[in-house]
Amino acid sequence: MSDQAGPRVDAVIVGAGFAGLYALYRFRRLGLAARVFEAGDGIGGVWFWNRYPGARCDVESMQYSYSFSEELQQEWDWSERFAPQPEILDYINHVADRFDLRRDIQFETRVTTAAFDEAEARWTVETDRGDRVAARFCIMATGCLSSARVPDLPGLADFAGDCFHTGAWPRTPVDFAGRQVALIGTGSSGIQATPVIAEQAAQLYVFQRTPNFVVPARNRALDPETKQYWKGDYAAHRRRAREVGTFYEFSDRRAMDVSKEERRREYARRWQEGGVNFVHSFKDIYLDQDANDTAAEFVRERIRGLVADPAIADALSPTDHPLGAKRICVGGDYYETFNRPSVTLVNLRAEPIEAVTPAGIRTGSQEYAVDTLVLATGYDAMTGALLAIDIRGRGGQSLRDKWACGPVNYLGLMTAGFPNLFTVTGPGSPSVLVNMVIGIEQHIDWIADCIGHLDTCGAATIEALAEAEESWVAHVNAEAGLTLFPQAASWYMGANIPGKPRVFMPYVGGIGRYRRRCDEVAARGYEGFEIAGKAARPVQPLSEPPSTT
Ligand code: N01
Repeated sequence: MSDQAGPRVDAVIVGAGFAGLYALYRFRRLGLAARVFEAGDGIGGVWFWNRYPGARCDVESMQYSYSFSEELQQEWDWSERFAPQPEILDYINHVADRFDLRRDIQFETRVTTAAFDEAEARWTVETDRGDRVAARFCIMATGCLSSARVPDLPGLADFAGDCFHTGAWPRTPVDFAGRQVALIGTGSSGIQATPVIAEQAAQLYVFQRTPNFVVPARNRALDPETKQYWKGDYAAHRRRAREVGTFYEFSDRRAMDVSKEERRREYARRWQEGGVNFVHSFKDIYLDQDANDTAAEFVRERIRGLVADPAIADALSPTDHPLGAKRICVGGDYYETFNRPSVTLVNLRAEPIEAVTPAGIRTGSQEYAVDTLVLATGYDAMTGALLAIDIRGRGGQSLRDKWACGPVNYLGLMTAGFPNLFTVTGPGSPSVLVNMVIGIEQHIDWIADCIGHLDTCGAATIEALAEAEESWVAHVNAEAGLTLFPQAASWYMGANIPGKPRVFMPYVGGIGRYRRRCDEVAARGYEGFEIAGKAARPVQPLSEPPSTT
């Protein structure tokens, strides 16, 4: 169908990562005509762009996958405990092919504007390739970590060598052999890339502004028993995952309730096993500063044991934020890498960067001559990709204006004044604090059920009420305030982007609690939302019930 506003579809989905693909799959099952716009020239979202050396997931691969199809989860074979980026990209491409999703995805197309037409109760979506599409629903599957941030360093544009951002890595692998490399940034991306680049480069300078806590991954090939454990009863494991997000060995003990020796034993055991499980050693690590200090000191001790030079160990030791309040990093031989003669830690607290020069980086102390620059400098997280689109709701109000003091929405799903526009795993939802795939499935299922409900009622629009939004935002803030998270200048807080409002964006209440709240809201007739109007074209339900695959 087509009119002045361009071709008409039921839903426009922005982004073809895990969220966009699953939305497309679910909407087809509802009989909706959906069009996906994707800026990249392939599927995968964050896993499409993050091809930097060493990129891998820090959620175990048997858990970091879709649960909607038993056949899919049985047939896919993960090779390692923590999947490397190429394997995750293969997986998501397999999903796209298996469910024939590509034919509704338009690649190399960036959505630039989305405007709500109140008279017609529909969105007009425009792209940088001149598309203009009318849609009843807009699903912003834009990703939380998809707007790469290039720091505002004087002289950067004049650098004469190669410059790469970890979040926009080229398709052709970069050969670091013989290169003089500067890597800026020591978050998850930087700490993963460092050991791998160090193996190849002639010289690697790691420019660190803030040291982070890095726990070892202890990655390994997946053994048949582990695979069988999961595949033997995936349905039950997934049911539990819907409550807890990622499976960790959650503790019911408080750190200070056990002896010093017992704490150390527990930390040492989890350190030895590897992964994020370390942060769950005691139930109050995210809540109590004293408890947190014990875990933080354990990591600092480990750093001193792993790094030969005490001054370098000291510079690598985080002291300015609670452990876990910035996303904990999971690495492989990160600290050990600084024992290599070809690797130099540049402590930017002692010698800040003054400028990038054509031949390298000049700090307050000296100039580092390099031919390759790796920016592991992160993202305008959670809101960056969304607000890069000029989104206009009722009365032409822009989302950027509405969120000028920080994101406000109801359940992290909808914002008042923007009917039929859904955000996926955005601010106000558990989002980046849980296994993203689980969070995505929960959101998309809720949205699909909501659209189904509108069609059953013959209604045109659903919109969050301002008072519901206000109380949800207050709840999100209150929950965050009970934890140590707001104490760190993290990207969770928007603190890495100059001028961005400092608000703790994800919902810390947990996916199980959040899911129950969303389900209750739906069960009470979408409490806190206004459902209105008469739908122009009711969706025809499928004649047979959707299969599970
Ligand atoms: O980005 P970050 P990231 N001069 O924002 C530094 C997920 N992820 O891409 O802290 C000098 O964490 C900045 O320094 P500071 C994961 O959720 C997951 O590494 O601002 N330095 C910091 O060290 C993660 O948390 C996986 O002082 C500058 C770094 O750049 C999220 O993505 C893998 C600077 C940015 O760290 C983001 O991680 C990778 C400047 N001007 C990513 N500007 C896994 O699953 C910034 N920095 C394992």
